[in-house]
Amino acid sequence: MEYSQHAFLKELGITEENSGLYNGKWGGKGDLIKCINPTTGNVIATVRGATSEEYEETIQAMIAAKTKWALTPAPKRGEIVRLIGESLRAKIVPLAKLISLEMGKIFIEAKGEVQEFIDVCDFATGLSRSINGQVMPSERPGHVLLENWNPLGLVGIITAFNFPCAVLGWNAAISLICGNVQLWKGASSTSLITVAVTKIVVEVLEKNGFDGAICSTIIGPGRTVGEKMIQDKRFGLISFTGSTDVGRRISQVVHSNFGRTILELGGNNAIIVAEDANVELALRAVLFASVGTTGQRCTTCRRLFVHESHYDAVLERLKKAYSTVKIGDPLVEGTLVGPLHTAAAVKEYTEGIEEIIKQGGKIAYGGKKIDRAGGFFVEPTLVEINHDAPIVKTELFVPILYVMKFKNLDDAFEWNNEVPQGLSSSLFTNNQMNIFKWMGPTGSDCGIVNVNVATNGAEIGGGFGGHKETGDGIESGSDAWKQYMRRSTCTINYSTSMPLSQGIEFGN
Ligand code: UN1
Repeated sequence: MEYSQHAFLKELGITEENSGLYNGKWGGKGDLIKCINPTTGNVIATVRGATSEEYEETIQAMIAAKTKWALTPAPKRGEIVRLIGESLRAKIVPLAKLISLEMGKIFIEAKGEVQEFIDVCDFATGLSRSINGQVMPSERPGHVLLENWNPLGLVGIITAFNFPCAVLGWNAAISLICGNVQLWKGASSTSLITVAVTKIVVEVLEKNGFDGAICSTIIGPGRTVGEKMIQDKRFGLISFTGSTDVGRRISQVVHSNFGRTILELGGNNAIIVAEDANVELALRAVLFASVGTTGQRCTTCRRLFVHESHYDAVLERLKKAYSTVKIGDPLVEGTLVGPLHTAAAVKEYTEGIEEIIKQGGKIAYGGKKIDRAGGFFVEPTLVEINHDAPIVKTELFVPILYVMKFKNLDDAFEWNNEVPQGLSSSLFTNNQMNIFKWMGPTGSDCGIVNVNVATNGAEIGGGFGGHKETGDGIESGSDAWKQYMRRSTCTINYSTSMPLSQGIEFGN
């Protein structure tokens, strides 16, 4: 085990053997999970997952904690969330190091991920004093229509390996100020991060006299724990980030019970470089968007449409940029591309390359697995291919960028929209007519529609989410909080008569 080589793990309360269940107390009597370092392929430490009995105990602990939290004034809940943000600030360096170690993203990006959690804590703290309903005029004298928002109760948060900290933050910070208790199931392959973040969060709750079960955590295989969560009608909301296939299953199960979901599924995000674009800006954005996080963001740019007048130059410049990108240990300064997260991702990459070639794709740069001391390394890859090759319409969660040429901007808009996914998109242009068309009804059909900015790296203040096979619902900013609450419309009569709406005279 690598445990003793990484001193920062102790600062986070991680030991060689960790408990993978928290519901007011630590538990975990289930299977042993070996936590792998994708840079070396070695085991870092272990986590003991939960059993079915412990799942039920956890739900009971959450139900027991629910009322006190729901009745705590929202600004007081906001204060707890602010303190969670403070604790994260204090632990940002060791936590980011753990994210690099276990997930594989470079330290700077890992730090950015913790920062996202901190930012959303600040945002949620503010919201805790401003979430509000509308007051509407009534058609009846002496009446008023009010909207009132109450907590949902239990919220299930299922997150993916690629943002093992921030995506919990987007959901948890907002859900907490809304007055919910929550169960977090992080990806099994990032269990140490789940344990470390849980420790930070529950310490704040408990120090301030609240039940730690408000933020319960369960680690276990998705097939068992995740399935239990989605079948469990006691959850008012299941927020899931992950693959489209799993999301489809969750949608079918939860919606058949009339439950509520937030689904943040696959992306197939395009950048369009128009004839009038600032190409220098575009190149910088494309590099970060395509090789950042080793191509494992749901917002990663996977398709690049370049106007024919810039095509050759852009491809050449990208090849050059790709060749200078430093690949290696994500904890070493200067590294820009870390390993893929798992051996299975390397297989997805190599099989993807084979399929690309079968479908007429030409490898312009990269295309090979890198043999490097047991780690899961691949070359970031540039491919020239037709926009309508079937593989271009699927999401390979690896650093492969398809580069395609266009003549008419309208075609590029159409190609942007021709895939089943609809998360993020970006147009590089200096023409205001293009910008407004891109944002309008015949423009991009994605949930994120950017201009002169990469497809990835969204700020927390906006709503984050997509359309079509990317799923439904938004996380993080804007009015995402509404999804974590139930709305009631209250008609209040403060008069001494009983007029009916629509002018109905009933009985008298
Ligand atoms: C994800 O990949 O699941 O916009 C989330 C971004 C980040 C979040 C990505 N702020 O790239």
